Amino acid sequence: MPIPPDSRLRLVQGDITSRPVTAIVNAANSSLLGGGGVDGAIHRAGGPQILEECRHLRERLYPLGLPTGKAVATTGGKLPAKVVIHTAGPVWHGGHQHEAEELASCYQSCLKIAAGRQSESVAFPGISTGIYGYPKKEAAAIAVREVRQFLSENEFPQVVEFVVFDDESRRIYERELA
Ligand code: AR6
Repeated sequence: MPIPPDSRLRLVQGDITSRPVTAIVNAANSSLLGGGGVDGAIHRAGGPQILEECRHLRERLYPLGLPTGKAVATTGGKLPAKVVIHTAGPVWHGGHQHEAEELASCYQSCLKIAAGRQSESVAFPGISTGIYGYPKKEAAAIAVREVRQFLSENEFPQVVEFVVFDDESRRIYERELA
């Protein structure tokens, strides 16, 4: 009997860079060259090897930048996670510029990469919910919906963690997962 997908979901409060999972997701940007927020934290903690691989991927595959909603994987460098999956989330413009579809696409792209590598566990931050201004409740609903859907159809990743930084985000995810 397949394991029900929600037994494969975890909610964790804290810093995603310290998660002992197979892969962590980076809320990056199209340049793939780093930034603030969780992106800055991942590059600081993981060291220069991550940026080096990002530069190569950008030159080889995305000279015009990683399209919004797509994802690419690099080493985890010095992180506990072996892999970082970088995705470019949508900037919130009020909700009528395909933000919801693009955010859903971020989750799908990351999960496909993780499944393709038979990754045991993946940790997601709240993509787009910081500097990019996506409303946290709407973003969490999309995150949970997309992950549940994917897990119901795929064996890998076996476990998905939602990693939240602040109490408000934790409460929002608790309600979504209830
Ligand atoms: N661990 C877990 N969650 C975190 C951490 C952390 N260490 N740091 C922040 N968050 P953001 P975005 C949460 O702004 O909105 C960058 O400059 C944070 O509370 O990192 O997708 C990129 O280069 C929020 O809920 O990403 C892009 O240019 C969530 O992570 C741009 O920001 C995402 O916040 C992307 O903006």
